[in-house]
Amino acid sequence: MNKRLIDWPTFILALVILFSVVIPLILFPEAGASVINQANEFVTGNFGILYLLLGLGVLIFLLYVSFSRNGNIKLGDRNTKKEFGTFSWAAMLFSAGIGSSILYWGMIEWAYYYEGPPFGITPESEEAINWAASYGMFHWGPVAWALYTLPALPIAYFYYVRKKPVLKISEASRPVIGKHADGPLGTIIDVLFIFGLLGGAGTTLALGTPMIAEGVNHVTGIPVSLGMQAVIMLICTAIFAFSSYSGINKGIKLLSDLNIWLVLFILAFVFIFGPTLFISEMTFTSIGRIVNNIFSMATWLEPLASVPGYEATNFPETWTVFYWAWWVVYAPFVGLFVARISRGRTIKEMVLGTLIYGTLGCVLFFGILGNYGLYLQLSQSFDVIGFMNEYGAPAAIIAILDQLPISWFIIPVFTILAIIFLATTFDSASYILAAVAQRKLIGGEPMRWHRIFWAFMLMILPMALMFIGGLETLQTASIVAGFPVIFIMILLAWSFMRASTDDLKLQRDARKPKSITIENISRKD
Ligand code: NM2
Repeated sequence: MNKRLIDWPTFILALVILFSVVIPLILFPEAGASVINQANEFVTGNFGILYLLLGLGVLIFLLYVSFSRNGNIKLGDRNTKKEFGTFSWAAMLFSAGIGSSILYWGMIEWAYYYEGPPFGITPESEEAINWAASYGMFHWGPVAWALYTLPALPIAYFYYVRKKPVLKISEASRPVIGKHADGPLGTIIDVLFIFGLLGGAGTTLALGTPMIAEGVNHVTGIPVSLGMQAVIMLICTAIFAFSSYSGINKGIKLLSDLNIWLVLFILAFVFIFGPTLFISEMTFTSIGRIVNNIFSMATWLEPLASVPGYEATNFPETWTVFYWAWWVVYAPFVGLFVARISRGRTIKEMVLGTLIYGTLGCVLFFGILGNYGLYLQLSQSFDVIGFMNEYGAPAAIIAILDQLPISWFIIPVFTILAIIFLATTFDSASYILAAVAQRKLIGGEPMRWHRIFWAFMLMILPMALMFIGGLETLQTASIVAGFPVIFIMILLAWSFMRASTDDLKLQRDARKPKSITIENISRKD
């Protein structure tokens, strides 16, 4: 173990902030929960517009970059081969960026919209049904994936084109902040990113653990309790710590591939044994509805809510703003990860690949799992909403699966899948956290003990909160911890444009589009 490789200011400051949140929350749980809830309302109530602007702006920016000359730049030298085949690449990127939450929301998000639709529509009406089937897909669609993709641009650029052996957000901001990247400003950027990601991970665990617990309960009969949920968290940590320890080419890749096969199995099963025609038609129709309405959906902030006397639904704050905030806190991490696995691709391939494969994957989940539940509700074969209102969403998810044939087999597979899905996000997250808290990587990798260390750190906040009964508070952690990340996102877009445009000016073969390699040019920094 080489202590000199650790970036001590970043490492220590991140831990100090983490513990200065965890300890007061343990000591004063009620006051702590109320502060977090107020902070959440303050951010989503007042700055929702910033998140929505960012989402739409980033999607437009990425489409512009892909089709500009900057998009043709290759991540590597002229003869660099793609490090991973497209299937593994897409599987890894999807498994890293998407965790168990897609099983949760994919199954049940429609139920919330059916009861509380957007745009002032009457609950449970036909309009509400159509929006219920579409809105979840939108929240996991192209705008969301654009947020994920943006940070990959500058990071991959510096790593493979300018060949700096550091996977850090501060490094990717260098073209704009200059030598401050090595000073306190750089440290603050990295620490804010770490803190945001810990918050995002908190939201994921707060949703995933109760769902896995219900699955385990259904299979084994063990009652859902705090202790049981803690054991689930520990088992998940052990799995992803091990996978992270074994590295990108072994554990992380293996789990991602397994993840994708299990996903394909579950999706195919529900599609074939569920109402196939309804699922196909509703999914197709929903895609059309989103394409048709994407601008209205991406900009709807319910402005009338601030008029006195208006009965607000708070839909945008509760859903779209919450979602964008959650995607944003994960984005620099996914960007770092996507960058790390994209050697040999062009910027355009990386961007469009992420947008397209990512969106398609999410459409499949929402289309198949969500519409299956919706069909049960509409055909009155199972009252999902009634069940959910009585026993909660995690139990409702398992109850929906219980309506399938051979559910004794499907429910354990689904539960295992949820654990693997969670693990494949958290193994890459701990890998990346270690990379950011390190000054240099050895052989392109952060140190092993360091990865394990962050794996356990990811679990500490949720575990502490669970024991004080605050898993619900934790669901909003992304928003509170992630607000500063909005500004980091803008910095990253700016950095990429500045660096790549400067290099293109210096590079003569930039006139031939297809694929441009940036080599042998002298730069100032
Ligand atoms: N996002 C994609 O919990 C998870 O599945 C991780 C969640 C940001 C909504 C990512």
